[in-house]
Amino acid sequence: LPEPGTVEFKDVTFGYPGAEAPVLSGISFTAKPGQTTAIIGSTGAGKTTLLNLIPRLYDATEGEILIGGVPLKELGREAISRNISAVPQRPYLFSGTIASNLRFGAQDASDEELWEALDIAQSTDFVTEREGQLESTISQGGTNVSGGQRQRLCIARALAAKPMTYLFDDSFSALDVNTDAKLRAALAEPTKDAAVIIVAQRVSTITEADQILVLDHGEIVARGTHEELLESSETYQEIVTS
Ligand code: DUT
Ligand code: MG
Repeated sequence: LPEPGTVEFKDVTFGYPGAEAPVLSGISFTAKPGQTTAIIGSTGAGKTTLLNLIPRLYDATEGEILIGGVPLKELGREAISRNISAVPQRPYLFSGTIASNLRFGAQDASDEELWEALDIAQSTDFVTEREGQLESTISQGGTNVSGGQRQRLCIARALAAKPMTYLFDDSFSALDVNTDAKLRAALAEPTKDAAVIIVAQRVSTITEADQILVLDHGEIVARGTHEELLESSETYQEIVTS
């Protein structure tokens, strides 16, 4: 059996209910623990759709997705939510305290563990400055924090759950270059044994990935490291220069 946390797509096709054409076709790849798999492609290519199939927001129309060698459908909801943390493209905070937001998916986390997650997510400063700190209140939808703070709190939430698989959907886009770099460096240690899948719009943020999948109109048109793709893929070259 593959290692726990391994994500395998086997010839996956998916179409939204009622739509004529599939949004994803013939998707096959393996995301291994200890590695970063990046997915890049233009808007509408199907990146978010692909990620959303992993925690079963939707089910594949054809083909199979396995986690640690077990088909998703046999794994059960509870195991899926325990093992996978997803930071969605539009990160969402609930009305409630920062602590309760961070404990979504990590009910047993101590305050100390929450502060550790906040530290990695470069959020210690702004949480410390808030009255009540961990107990300070987030309004519905997180409108009383900035977009970048919301994004970082959702990253902290994902970290607090200590999953085997991390899904980041364009999760670093609202951060300035400096914060992005610090956060990414800090993520290396806590995610070192996990399978990490990162969707990105900017190539500059994924050049170090172990494998990059280039998605175009719902198909993987090229795959490899940054250096390999610069040589082999015109689509990748276009993304790099755009
Ligand atoms: N789509 C739907 N219904 C949905 C979501 C998406 O029909 O609920 C379509 C829109 C698009 C395709 O699926 O034609 C892929 O969308 P997705 O959101 O997966 O694309 P993306 O690669 O994540 O785009 P972006 O970079 O803008 O986030
Ligand atoms: Mg998307």
